[in-house]
Amino acid sequence: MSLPVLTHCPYCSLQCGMTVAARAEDDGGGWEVEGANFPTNRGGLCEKGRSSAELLAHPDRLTTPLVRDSRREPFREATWDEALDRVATALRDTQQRYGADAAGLFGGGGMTNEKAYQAGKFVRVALRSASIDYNGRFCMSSAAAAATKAFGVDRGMPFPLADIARADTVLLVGSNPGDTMPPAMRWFAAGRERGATHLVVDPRYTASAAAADVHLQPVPGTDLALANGLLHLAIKHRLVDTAYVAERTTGWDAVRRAMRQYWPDRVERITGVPVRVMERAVRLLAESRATMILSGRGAEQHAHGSDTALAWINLALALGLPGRPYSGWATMTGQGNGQGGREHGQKADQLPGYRMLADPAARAHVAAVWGVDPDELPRPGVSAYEMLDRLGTDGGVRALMVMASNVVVSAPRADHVRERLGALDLLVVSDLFLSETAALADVVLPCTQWAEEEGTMTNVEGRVLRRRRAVEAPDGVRSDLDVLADLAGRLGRGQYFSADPQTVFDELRRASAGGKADYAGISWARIEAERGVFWPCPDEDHPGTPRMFRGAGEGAERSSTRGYFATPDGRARFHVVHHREPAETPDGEYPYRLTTGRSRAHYQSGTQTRRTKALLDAEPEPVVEIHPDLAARLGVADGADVLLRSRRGRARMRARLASTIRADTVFAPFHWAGEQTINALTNPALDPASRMPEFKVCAVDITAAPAGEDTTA
Ligand SMILES: Nc1nc2c(c(=O)[nH]1)N[C@H]1C(S)=C(S)[C@@H](COP(=O)(O)OP(=O)(O)OC[C@H]3O[C@@H](n4cnc5c(=O)[nH]c(N)nc54)[C@H](O)[C@@H]3O)O[C@H]1N2
Ligand SMILES: Nc1nc2c(c(=O)[nH]1)N[C@H]1C(S)=C(S)[C@@H](COP(=O)(O)OP(=O)(O)OC[C@H]3O[C@@H](n4cnc5c(=O)[nH]c(N)nc54)[C@H](O)[C@@H]3O)O[C@H]1N2
Ligand code: SF4
Ligand SMILES: [Mo]
Repeated sequence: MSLPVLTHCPYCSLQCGMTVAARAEDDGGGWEVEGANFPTNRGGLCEKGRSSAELLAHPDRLTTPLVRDSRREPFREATWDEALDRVATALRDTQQRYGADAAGLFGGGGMTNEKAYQAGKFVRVALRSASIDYNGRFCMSSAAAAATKAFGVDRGMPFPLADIARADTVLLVGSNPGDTMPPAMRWFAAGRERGATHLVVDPRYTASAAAADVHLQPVPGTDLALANGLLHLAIKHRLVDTAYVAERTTGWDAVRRAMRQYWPDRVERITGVPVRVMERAVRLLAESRATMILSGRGAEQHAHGSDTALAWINLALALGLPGRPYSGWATMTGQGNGQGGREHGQKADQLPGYRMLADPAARAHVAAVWGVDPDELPRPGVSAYEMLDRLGTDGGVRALMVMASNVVVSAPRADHVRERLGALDLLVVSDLFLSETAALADVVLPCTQWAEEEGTMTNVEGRVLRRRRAVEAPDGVRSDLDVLADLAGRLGRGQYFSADPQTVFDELRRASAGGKADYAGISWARIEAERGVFWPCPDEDHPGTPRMFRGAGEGAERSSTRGYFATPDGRARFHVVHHREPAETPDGEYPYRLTTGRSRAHYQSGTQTRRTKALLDAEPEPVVEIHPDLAARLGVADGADVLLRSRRGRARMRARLASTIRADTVFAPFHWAGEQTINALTNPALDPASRMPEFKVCAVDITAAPAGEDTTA
């Protein structure tokens, strides 16, 4: 066996520490992973992490570029030179014909910081196009928009994960870490052993709800009303921390007045949560020494998701939580580099370090680091779904590169997205495997994966980590970093790009310096020595910032000059936000609510986990969860095939009867393709601030499907 190398899991934002080592040939060869004693997972791994070594020697792995002259033809193998020449020529031709913005890139929050940074720079400097956005828009963008409005900065968790064990009350809203981040549950369990009380807000009685003390089970899409209802009760019972509100916030009076409309009976009617449960919850939240409100995709992936996140932040501020020890509001970011991936320029409106592309000072700073004229930088472009929706149209992107996302499975209104991809002049997909999106491409580029590459990731806590190479990449495979630098060269802009991850990271540090996500003081050497460094970290002598919003003094955030928060006046801002119905509500034709999310054994669009034997054995197919009462009305038996239909499309999967879900709502995971693509049904109604689609609620019809017949055709 070779010496084990310490790296991190390929999957979610917990980024569990793990070692990767080659197994001896007489032990069957291949690789094996083991949980490492890292501060977040302390040796724990979920089944996805444990089985990740299967990806390293997988027979489906792409190891050579694939091209074809028309999409009616099968792929043929090509050299890198042929493939990249084809891409560079097509990008240039498209831009000459249709303008610079007709070439674009769709990125992913699974990429390292270096790749995400390089992707943003490639589009702005090599293509000089405004057209870049990424799958993080579909993930935590609503919470990010809310945090920026309220606190002036978006770091998902403003405290280390282990602080959860020190909180006396924890409320999880639309977050199910019991399935989505299982090793994190050790911190919840440690809290409960200390006597903490945990509450879960979820239309389903999830693994996380089962581990908690109180379950609030709202109608999907009504979290905002619930948060306002709790704030109404907090005001009524004089539970507001008036000293905190006066000293550290602005905008309270207007919110206090607006909350008069959220009297308990009305909120019960909207949400379905009984008044007595709300009364109990607000007491638990307000009367504990240290309280956390943790938000997940359930509350956020809505057409009013950013307002919903603001409503929960209002409650947290009124109770005086953010910045207090073992207290606060946080969003549990999801993707491996969901946090770092949203900081360094993959977003349509953004430059590295959370700088804004529309801000002249930000443009000047970043242009100077890049060695270009600020006037050369494009203006902000459009968001992920808007980009996909306009592919191949006048003013839309006509030549698209997709990196680290499988949009035909994971984007809303998936059939439409597939059709738009078909209208492109050029589709280039970089992936490890022939994902469903890659299968539609003109050019497929095989890329390195986690344990084959060097780089950094920023985990759910805002801790910057080192991804280390433990395994040689197969011959023929190249890193996205290298591909982007090479393509830039073919486009005549090679002098601005490096393919070396550490060089790119050091440039990222300079580009982020002085920005909100300031990485200037974080070196690869420090990350190694300190087991990760938390941003903001403005210089090499700065200890990093595990806990934010603490005000002046110990551990204070140096980059915010005054007060507690990263707003101009140092105060957090309240926002008046009101309940609105979801974009689509049940009616005669589509009488039920569909919500979607994750199951434990599969990851995202499933490209990796549907190819992992251990995970397929655990969960061989998707199931739609239906309450037995609803199933009886529909005439659907446990295990029967059902057809789900919405205004946008249909999907077919087996039913699992579960009394753990509301009887007016069904739940399906989105990890599956073909006729099991639940995103064929979902609603691309977008949040006005975050441009997040409404993944978490739409109106559907459900019928028993005749066995064996493909009813989705
Ligand atoms: N096993 C597994 N783990 C993962 C992932 C994966 O694909 N598989 N993906 C990773 C990523 S990228 C992410 S973003 C995270 C996501 O992690 P979570 O946010 O925990 O995951 P979801 O399952 O999308 O949603 C959480 C819960 O929201 C509930 N919900 C649905 N609608 C509503 C609503 O209107 N209100 C409320 N309050 N709750 C609602 C669902 O029932 C679900 O239990 O997981 C990460 N971890
Ligand atoms: N209905 C519904 N839809 C959803 C959600 C939901 O809750 N409900 N959740 C949304 C959320 S939170 C998310 S994050 C998205 C995620 O959905 P996707 O954006 O599709 O994410 P992944 O499946 O992780 O896609 C990553 C792809 O990139 C490949 N890959 C991995 N690492 C790399 C790399 O370094 N470089 C390159 N080039 N490729 C790589 C993988 O093999 C995989 O094919 O789905 C969203 N879609
Ligand atoms: S919890 Fe996330 S990071 Fe940890 S092993 Fe599982 S998938 Fe990997
Ligand atoms: Mo996500």
